Amino acid sequence: MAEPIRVLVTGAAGQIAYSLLFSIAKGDVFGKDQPIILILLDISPMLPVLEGVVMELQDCALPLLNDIIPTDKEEVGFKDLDAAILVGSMPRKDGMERKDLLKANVAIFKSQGAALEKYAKKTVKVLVVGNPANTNCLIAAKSAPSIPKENFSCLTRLDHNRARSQVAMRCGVPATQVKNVIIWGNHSSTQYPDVHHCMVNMSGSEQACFEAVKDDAWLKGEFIATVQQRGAAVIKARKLSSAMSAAKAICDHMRDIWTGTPDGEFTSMGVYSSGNSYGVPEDLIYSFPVQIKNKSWKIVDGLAINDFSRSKMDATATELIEERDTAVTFLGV
Ligand code: NAX
Repeated sequence: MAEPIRVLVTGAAGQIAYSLLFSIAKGDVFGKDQPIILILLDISPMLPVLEGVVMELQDCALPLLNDIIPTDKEEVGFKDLDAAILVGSMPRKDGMERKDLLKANVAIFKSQGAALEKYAKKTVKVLVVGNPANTNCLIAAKSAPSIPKENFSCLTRLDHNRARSQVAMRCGVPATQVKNVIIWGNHSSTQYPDVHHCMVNMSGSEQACFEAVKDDAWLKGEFIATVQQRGAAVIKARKLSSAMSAAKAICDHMRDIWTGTPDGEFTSMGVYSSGNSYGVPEDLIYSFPVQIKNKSWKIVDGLAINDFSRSKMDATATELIEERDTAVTFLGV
């Protein structure tokens, strides 16, 4: 058996974590031969709830789970980490302005970035889920200057999976037969779900998505809006935000970081833009198509971008620039 790895989940008493922890602990993400020490961080008032989560994990009697460490202290939570999944963040409360919400989250991710810098392994892989995920991820990366920026990513895999499933349902095939959808930009309603490079396997023959779907108006209209608004639709129906599907997407994202993407396929994740790909400005965490090998991602470059796509990619970049520029003003506060 390999040495155990240390995996942190923040927001561990919350609803996404409740769907997520079992999958991680039973080996779906880091492999069936990889023992795990799970570190569960939440805020002090949630510690009693977290105790219940710990009891349930113990009661699962899982072979790979070497230890479970519940805590409300960053110096305990971030120590010697191999992977950090940052789910906890400040939720929007009634009457709270966007700017106040951003300020509260900058404080959280600045502090957690500094804790990564101080206590985690320099090889730690950090996945930010808590919203606004892209900007929170950027703040965490900026607050951990000795950890490579490439080790930070944010979750747009849920949007990616949503887009994949919408196309699959339209074509009457399983989602596994749809590959290379792209989510560009922000994990918000300005994100651009792009199917210009997507392929659909229809009864053994691969077709471009536009040929397979045969409804350009749907692909350029309702499809995009459905994916962009899916989070809100789930909240409206369930009175709670996406949790099961978010947990599945987190597992997909981190598993791909750990073991790589399949040959010929790419996925979407929010990663650091150095200004060299697709005209996206530097110093943003922007969702790109990526391929992963040896735990390193690479943006899939050279895909043709038409005017329709260009304007949508620019619009979501504009939103991210604005969010970043506001967020950094809170960094010194
Ligand atoms: P919950 O409110 O159920 O849980 C959040 C947990 O985080 C709570 O237990 C809270 O006490 C804890 N928390 C708050 N501040 C913390 C801190 N500083 N340190 C540690 N823990 C802290 O929310 P849940 O439904 O689990 O969602 C968590 C986050 O994921 C939200 O920000 C949500 O907006 C975001 N999402 C992001 C998605 C993405 O694709 N990037 C999709 C799903 C989800 O909406």
